[in-house]
Amino acid sequence: MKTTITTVEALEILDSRGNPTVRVMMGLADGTSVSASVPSGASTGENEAIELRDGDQGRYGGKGVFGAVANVNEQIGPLVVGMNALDQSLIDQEIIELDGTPNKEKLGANALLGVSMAAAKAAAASIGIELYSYLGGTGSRRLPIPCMNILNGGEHADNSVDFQEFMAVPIGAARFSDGLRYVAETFHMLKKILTSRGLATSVGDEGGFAPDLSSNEEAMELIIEAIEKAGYLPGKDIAIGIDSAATSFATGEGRYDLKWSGGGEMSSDEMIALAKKWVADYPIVFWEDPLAEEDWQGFANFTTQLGESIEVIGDDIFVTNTKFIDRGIKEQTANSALIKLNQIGTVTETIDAVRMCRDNGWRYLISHRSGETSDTFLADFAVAMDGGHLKTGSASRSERLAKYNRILEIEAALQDRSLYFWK
Ligand code: 2PG
Ligand code: MG
Repeated sequence: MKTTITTVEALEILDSRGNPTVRVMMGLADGTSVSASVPSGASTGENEAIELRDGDQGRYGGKGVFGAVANVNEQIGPLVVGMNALDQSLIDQEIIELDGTPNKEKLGANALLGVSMAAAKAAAASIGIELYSYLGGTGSRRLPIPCMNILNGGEHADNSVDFQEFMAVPIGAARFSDGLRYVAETFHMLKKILTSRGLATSVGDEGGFAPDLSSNEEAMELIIEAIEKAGYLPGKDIAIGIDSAATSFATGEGRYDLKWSGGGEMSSDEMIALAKKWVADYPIVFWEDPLAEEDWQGFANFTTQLGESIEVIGDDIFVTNTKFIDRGIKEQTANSALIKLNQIGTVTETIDAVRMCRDNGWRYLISHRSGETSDTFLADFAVAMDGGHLKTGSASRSERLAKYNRILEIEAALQDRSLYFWK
């Protein structure tokens, strides 16, 4: 059969932070040859699938992935060679069973995901259809709103901003390419404003600026100024999305310390009060991880108070795992989940998480990791999943632009058939 997997080989490569990650090359009987590279997070959730690292302090400070590479070459590869690349769910089921642990700690989610993504790419390439059509079907034509992370803080930068990501969300554009332009122009305007105030224009891990600011509010004010000076209407053309990544400044259950900005200690209720004020004052459309991953009650209270006005997204708390998303749906913890392939470790399980959101009236935001590669799988995946929004960093750093540029290609291929809308 043309789509029979004939070769699987893994290689240790470096991600956008210069840390090792896994690349998997896969060949099929018809000569198709593809590669897939696995991303890596910094502000990771406690319950994420395990990214296997060697721990050998003599190499990359223990971050080498020779073990995961060997697991692909010696165990996962030999299992999938001979299988049909079109059997994605069967391949994923078999490799999950081969690992046999609940969190993929034996073979490593980085090893499993590389093979899983490579199989999908190989299948699509072999039958000659675009990856987004292969994964999402012929109806895949809704392009995601690019939620561009133009100002970085938290664990993604060395500045004084507590919240990790401030995203410009071009809700009012007519098409993807216009939306991308709106927020890229805003990014450029933000640079001018920062320069004029003597603030740093160096960038964080996801390509957004990372200046030292006196408060988190100053970040919001700067972004709004940049939107306006770029010629757009805040809240109409461009809204704002936030990822607090609150686990990174939690000090105990329901306790937070806005330490980098000097904002001080706060309870969950005080964080919610702050968010309510922000949502009233600023054009915010979504808020990811406003509270920490163990603060399920605080999260639910946040959603009770703000879920009607904005999209409340769980990242570290749900880790793209249907077990936690299911609990979140039952307890009304949020109304949306962040979706990251490597948090769960296979393409099929990621699609399961998306399906659960969709079936329960939740939204889902497809996401990159802070450590990325030039692989553009994510862009096709976002189009295929039809969720209408994607976060994949700023208008700087090629590993971020690679995804946005891939969606520009998809838009060009779809011509006037592409769809673009917020809700
Ligand atoms: C997040 C992500 C991606 P990381 O918290 O949403 O922006 O960061 O990959 O470091 O977990
Ligand atoms: Mg997050």
